[in-house]
Order: sequence, then structure tokens, then C-alpha cells
Amino acid sequence: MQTQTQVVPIRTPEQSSGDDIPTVLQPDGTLNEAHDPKLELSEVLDLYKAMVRTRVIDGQLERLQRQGRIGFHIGSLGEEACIIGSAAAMREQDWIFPCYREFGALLWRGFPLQSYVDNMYGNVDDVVQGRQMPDHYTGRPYRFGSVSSPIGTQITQAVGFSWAAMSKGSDEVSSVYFGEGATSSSEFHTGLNFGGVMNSPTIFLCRNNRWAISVPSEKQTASESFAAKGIAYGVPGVQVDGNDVLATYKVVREAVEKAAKGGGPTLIEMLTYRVGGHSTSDDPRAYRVQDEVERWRKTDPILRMKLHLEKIDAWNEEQDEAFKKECEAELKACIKAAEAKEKPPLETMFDGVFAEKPWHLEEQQAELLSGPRAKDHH
Ligand SMILES: Cc1ncc(C[n+]2csc(CCOP(=O)(O)OP(=O)(O)O)c2C)c(N)n1
Repeated sequence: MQTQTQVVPIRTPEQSSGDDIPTVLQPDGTLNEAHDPKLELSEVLDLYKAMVRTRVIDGQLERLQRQGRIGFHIGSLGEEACIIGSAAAMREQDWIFPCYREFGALLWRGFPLQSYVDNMYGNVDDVVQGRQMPDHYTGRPYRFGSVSSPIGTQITQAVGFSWAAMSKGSDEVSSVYFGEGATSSSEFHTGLNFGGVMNSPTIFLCRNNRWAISVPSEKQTASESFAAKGIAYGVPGVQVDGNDVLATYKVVREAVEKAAKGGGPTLIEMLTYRVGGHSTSDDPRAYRVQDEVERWRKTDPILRMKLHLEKIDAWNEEQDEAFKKECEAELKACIKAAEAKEKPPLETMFDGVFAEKPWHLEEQQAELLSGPRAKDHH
């Protein structure tokens, strides 16, 4: 592990935006008309509120983990704009394949907050029946794939899915999230290559949040950028200021529309920063300097949008406080309900694995239920 003095200097907040990298909202909230996707004000407010709600949830889940009430959380502190902006750019018929940091995108798709909190507790109403770590959700009715934590697995899933959709004559597009660290996985190579060759309607969303746990992005690649990695596969690669929700929306939306018309995949590098630890199991003070975090806070995606909304008289401090309180109350009620629910019955461990339960699982289930553990529950 690196010590603070050994840390390689990483790209700066200033390098996240520039003439060649689309930015709509400057860090002071000023709007750059040239790239503005010109959304309705109500849509812009929805994006802002979704980012705020995501951050409120992140803060509270981290506290619950510290209190020992949930086992784990992996959050998106600082990365809200690239997650919400890109999710919002997907059309209703499109599919989203998550990495593990995108609960904000799941909620954007309409997944009930209660179900998400139930997943954090692995209780009887958890969509994956408590068989996974917290933050391993799935949302088929919401056209949202499953979190699988081995790095990069979702990339090939998304490519296969969108290629199948294209083969059936549908105009569905898939997007897939991954960190810049995942560009070193074999699935990234396989997915980009297959997507490029088959012209699949896949939007590769690389969240370059500068760190893959303790590995800085400079140690991840010798390429000039992560977007440049598309060139070798014949997949156009673009960078966007990922701390700007409107710029992210615009760039992703254009790629989606192109893919839906048969224009093939796009690799989008969303330049952002992981303000928090990798997960609640990580303490980033062991490998990165705090000054760096403070500098990135100045490009904060939520603050940026808030400044913009205040500038155009569409939002004020009082509304902000009231909205945060609303989010906190909604979450508190979900936590209370989740904590009151039972754990899934032990025998359900064997259900839903095969369409017809094979004999050896029947035997194992029977043995488990006849043993002492079943009486005590688990
Ligand atoms: C195949 C595999 N190797 C290692 C890990 C352990 N691991 C979990 S997250 C992570 C870093 C991923 O970084 P990145 O892709 O940049 O995404 P980020 O967490 O920054 O969003 C690693 C190495 C894993 N989950 N799967």
C-alpha cells in the first residue's frame, strides 16, 4: 500500500474541464449556453433533487454502518452528477447495467426506496433475499441489471444484452457503469472489442473517479486518457466533465440517440472524484492526502447546480433545507420498517436457483431444516 508521501500526483480538478471537454455548469454555477441540453426547469430541478437525495442516503447509510446496524455500504459521494445525469439520459426502453456505486440510478428508475433499504438489511423483502452483501441489488422491472462485484463482469453482460436487442430489431440501448480501474479487466477488453465488432448499441460509462481503492488513475494506465482506450477497438471515446450533471446528460443522450439509430457504441469517460472512501470498509486517509479531497470539493456537483439554480431564482436555501428534511424523513421511515422485518426463512436459500429444484438441493434443504440451526433461526 502507498503511504501519503509516495502518492503519485493525480489529474487536477482544473483538468476535468476545458475547451475539448464539455462543461455546461462552471464550478461557480455559470451556464455555458453552447453545450446546454436545454431541459425544462422542472427536469433540471428533478436532477438536482435526485442528487441531493442520493447524498442524504449515502450519509445516513454510512452512519448506520458505523453503528453496526448494517454491514456495509458503497456510496457515490462526489459522483452524483455523472450517475444521475447519465441515468436520466437513458430513455424508458433502455437498460442500465450497474457497477456497485449506482443506487442513485436505480432510484432514478423508480425502484422504491423501501426495497433499496430492505436490500441493505437483507431482510425478508430484500429482492435478493439476503443472499448477497448490502448494495447488491437488482431491478428487472426497472430495466436495471444486477450488481455483481467481480470487476468488469457487467461490461460483457451489457454488450451481450444490447447486441441481442439489436439482433431482435429492437431499438433498446444498454448503458454500463464501471470505474477507471475496471478498464484493466479482461471484461473491458472483451466488451469493447465485441461491441466494436458487432456495432452493439452499448454506452460504456467509465466513472473516472481517480481512485481504484488505493490505486490512483495514473497508475492504472499509460494511455493519455481512458476515453482513448476506445480507439483500438473502433469505439469512439469522449470525455465529459462528470461533475456537471447537464454536460453528462447531454453527452450520454447524444450517444444513446446515435446507438439507437444503428450508430454503434460509445465509450464515455466521466471525469469525477471519489470524495468518500472506496466503501465503508476503507479508510482513504491511509493512502491519499486530504488536501486533494478539499480541492475537489470545490468542484462539487451538487453545490455547482445549487449555485446555478439560485442564480436563476429557481431555488433557495429554505427550499433546500426543507427538501433535505423530507428526504431524511422518508429514509428514516424506510429504515424503521426494514429493521422491523424478519430475515428470509432459512429454507428460501434453496429456492429460485433452478426452475425445478434438483434432488441434491432437496436433500440439502431437508438436512438443514432437520438440524439445530433451523430452530434458532439465523
Ligand atoms: C475481479 C476482481 N478483482 C478485484 C476486486 C476487488 N476490488 C473491488 S473494487 C476494486 C477497485 C475498482 O476500482 P474502479 O474500477 O476504478 O471503480 P471504483 O471503485 O473507483 O468506482 C477492486 C480492486 C474485485 N471486486 N473483483
